[in-house]
Amino acid sequence: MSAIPEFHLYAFWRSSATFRVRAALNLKGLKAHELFVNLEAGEHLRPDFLAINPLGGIPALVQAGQPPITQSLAILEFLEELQPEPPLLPRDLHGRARVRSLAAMLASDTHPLLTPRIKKYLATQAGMDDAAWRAWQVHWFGTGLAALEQRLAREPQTGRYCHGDTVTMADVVLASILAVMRVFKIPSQNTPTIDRIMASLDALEAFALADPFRQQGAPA
Ligand SMILES: N[C@@H](CCC(=O)N[C@@H](CS)C(=O)NCC(=O)O)C(=O)O
Repeated sequence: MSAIPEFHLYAFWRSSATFRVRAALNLKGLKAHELFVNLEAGEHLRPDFLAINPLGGIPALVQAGQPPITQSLAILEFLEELQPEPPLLPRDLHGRARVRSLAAMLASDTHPLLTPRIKKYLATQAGMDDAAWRAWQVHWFGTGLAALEQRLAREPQTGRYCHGDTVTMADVVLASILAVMRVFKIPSQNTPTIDRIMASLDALEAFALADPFRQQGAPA
């Protein structure tokens, strides 16, 4: 049996994308030593971190002797191949496509609108104040979740979780978005299917351990 490699994870307590990796590591029984990158202090824009990810985004997963892996979805896929059990993708081709599609609705089309660099640009270049930023957050989180809710409510593959009764990458991404919404005290509205699934996910230790407020650097 091959030894499990040792990982370092560049992380920030309330980062949604980092939550995904934490939850996946927990689900697969893997561990990573976290290296705290303080986004509020701009540490992700320092030359040493930009050498790891020129986009200045966390997370990055590093295995000794290997190039860093950035992009949370790529990291989830890497972990899935490294440690296939328990699987975070269904066995069937169409199921895998559905899970990846659900995950991308939030990770690719929702979350990127809500990152600190977008806030910074809108504040400095477009004069957006805190109230307008909050309205922006409510709008784009709400738009993404409403679209996901429609699919989850009408598609027969939805089960206890986003896809059947087994936790998948779609659940990991969904929980990551809800985690950061909770940090910013933004409630999800009119999403009964998502609320039901989240109640099941919240009960799982792998997700509870990834909670932003349980991480290094979180406010007491
Ligand atoms: N698509 C990337 C997103 C990475 C990203 O934007 N991470 C946020 C934290 S959740 C970040 O580091 N933002 C820094 C910034 O916006 O300046 C992923 O999934 O890993």
